[in-house]
Amino acid sequence: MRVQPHARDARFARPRYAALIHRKDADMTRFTVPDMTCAGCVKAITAAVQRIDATATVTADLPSHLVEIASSKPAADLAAAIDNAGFTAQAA
Ligand SMILES: [Cu+2]
Repeated sequence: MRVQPHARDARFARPRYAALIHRKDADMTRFTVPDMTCAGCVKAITAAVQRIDATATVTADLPSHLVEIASSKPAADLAAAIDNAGFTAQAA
């Protein structure tokens, strides 16, 4: 069966939608923090990040040690805040 023109259009429209998601994600920074092992660590990391950006939101996943930070601060500043709190922030 031939691919219908409208189906192809839909396929080509996808990158535009992805670009929108990317744009919304522009202020999202992700780190892997291997030494983040419990809820206390998450609290400490969240507090450290919010000390440099009070409006930042921190989402952490303990099993994967992944930390997602919504903040307009540069990644280096966020990593430094996490490091200064006694943790290891690795680029994720
Ligand atoms: Cu802990």
